Amino acid sequence: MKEKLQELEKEALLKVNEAKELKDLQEVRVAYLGKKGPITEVLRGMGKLSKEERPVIGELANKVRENIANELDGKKSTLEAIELEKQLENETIDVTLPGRPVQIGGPHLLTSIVGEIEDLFIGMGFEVREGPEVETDYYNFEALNLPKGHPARDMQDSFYITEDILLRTHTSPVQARTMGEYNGEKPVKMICPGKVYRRDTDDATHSHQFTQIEGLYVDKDVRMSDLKGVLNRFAKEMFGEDREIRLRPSFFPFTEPSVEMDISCKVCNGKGCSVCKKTGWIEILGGGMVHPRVLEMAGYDPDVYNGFAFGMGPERIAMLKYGVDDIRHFYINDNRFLKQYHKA
Ligand code: 2NL
Repeated sequence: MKEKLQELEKEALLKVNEAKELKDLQEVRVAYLGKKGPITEVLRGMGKLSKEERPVIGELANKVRENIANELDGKKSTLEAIELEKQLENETIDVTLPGRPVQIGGPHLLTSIVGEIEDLFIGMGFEVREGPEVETDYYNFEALNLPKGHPARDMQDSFYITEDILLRTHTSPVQARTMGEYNGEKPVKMICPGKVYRRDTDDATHSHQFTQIEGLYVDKDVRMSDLKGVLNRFAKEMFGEDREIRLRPSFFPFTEPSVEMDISCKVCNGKGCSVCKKTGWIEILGGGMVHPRVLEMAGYDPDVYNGFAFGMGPERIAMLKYGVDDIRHFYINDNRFLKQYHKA
């Protein structure tokens, strides 16, 4: 019995020594000290021993159990320390590594251009006004001398919501509303930037939704030369002091007379190239003297008041200024395009 206990002790201590992981130790603990283990078995069989043997074997068995338990606890601490060390090593963070770059945003090219144009006209005394994108037929067409049956009102060209309500096809209704607010008494000097909608098939030069900036100056004694002066200033501020402008006769239902403005081509300096189609001039915007019927409908007496108006497409302005070749670039929102126009 004594030898068996000593043999068990030796065996157990050897296994504790060989254990490499905490789970190996747990196996040894169960195998030798567990309820079904050999030492428990010895202690259970004590009844069969003689009176003299009983205390000797009992003491030895307890001692063996204690030794094994002590060894197990000691080894457990060692293995736990090693495992913690390993874990710390794996979880090390190199605080000297450079950080991941954060992408910095900026205004959309169109937002910048519209802001630039606004600032320019604010500098010439215009106020900036906005209005609804969902408009009534009256303000979008009727008040602008586009009566029912006019070819420019074709159902096919506009997004109608009801027979009487549509997505505005230009920003002019904002101007018609403002003139109405001013009661036909006060002068109006305003620009109105905003989104407009037309039923068009999208391609490089057309979009079903785009932006427009229109301007209106109504007062006593406003002349075509005032329009020319304001637009000349705009063209030079926008495209450079060495640009020339020219006005050509044109037609719009809401202005009479009507004009279109060209700027001298900056690519060839007016000599003629592929950009200006060999003409030396590039069309920028349209305008004219406000039609007397439009003034009248808004409550202004056309014998006392007159005015000029103009309209332009900021996408077109940006395309010409920065050489953008497809209007869809403004709306696809590919960051490779957009970020080129973020100022540092
Ligand atoms: C263009 C031409 C234009 C106007 C817009 C206007 C507004 C009122 C009265 C009279 Cl309330 N006219 N706006 C006039 C002429 C031309 O736009 O080509 N835009 C892109």
